[in-house]
Amino acid sequence: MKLLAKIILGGDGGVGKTTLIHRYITNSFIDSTKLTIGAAFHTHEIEYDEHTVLVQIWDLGGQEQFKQMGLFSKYFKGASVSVIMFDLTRLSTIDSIPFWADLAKNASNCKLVLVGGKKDLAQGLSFKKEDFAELFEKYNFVEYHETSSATGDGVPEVFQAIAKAIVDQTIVKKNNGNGNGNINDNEKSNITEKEKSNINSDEKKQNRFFKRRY
Ligand SMILES: Nc1nc2c(ncn2[C@@H]2O[C@H](COP(=O)(O)OP(=O)(O)OP(=O)(O)O)[C@@H](O)[C@H]2O)c(=O)[nH]1
Ligand SMILES: [Mg+2]
Repeated sequence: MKLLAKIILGGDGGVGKTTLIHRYITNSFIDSTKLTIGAAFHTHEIEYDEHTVLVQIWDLGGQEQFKQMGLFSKYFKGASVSVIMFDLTRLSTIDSIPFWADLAKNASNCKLVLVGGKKDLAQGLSFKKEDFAELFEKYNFVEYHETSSATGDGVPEVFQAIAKAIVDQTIVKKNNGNGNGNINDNEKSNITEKEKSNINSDEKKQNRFFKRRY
């Protein structure tokens, strides 16, 4: 099955979102990044269990000034999965998980993947999904992973979790719709073209918006 989906990466400034995407796409580490202004956009194909998922990844700038501008809800619209990231070396970033999860919940009720980043600097500190039981109960979290973009540890697992969530949702939707888990070619191309045009126009709008301001 070939699928197209929009995913969002949220989390406070400096937790490692841009570096995580960079590590996944290029398999290399950038040790000094610029803060992301507003949002950045990438596309990538993830192979998962005989499926190919073309993901459009929106990497949000998590610095306070962008959070306060109240821009982000529109980015979450139409997202299938949102990754919410915190920094294992700065545990105050855990407090912001509900801020990001509420944005996702209100805009698209998408599936959420929780990521604790910078594992290589965490001096052995590690959490389990159960440590976030309240958040998992309140929001649509499906998995928790810890990553290091410096070593690559845990990074593929996050993108496999994203693809799995997308594939699972599609199969559930199809099962609910017509009692049949297969997508025929017409349905496939309809999804793709409609989604593609929405996302392209979103991208153009956001580029115009940030050009005006920065
Ligand atoms: N050692 C180590 N450093 C990391 C890791 N991930 C990110 N960093 C560093 O942390 C800093 C911030 O990373 P970014 O990826 O820019 O953070 P961000 O979440 O995109 O930040 P904003 O765009 O401001 O929201 C950079 O200097 C990265 O090199 C990691 O896994 N290990
Ligand atoms: Mg960034």
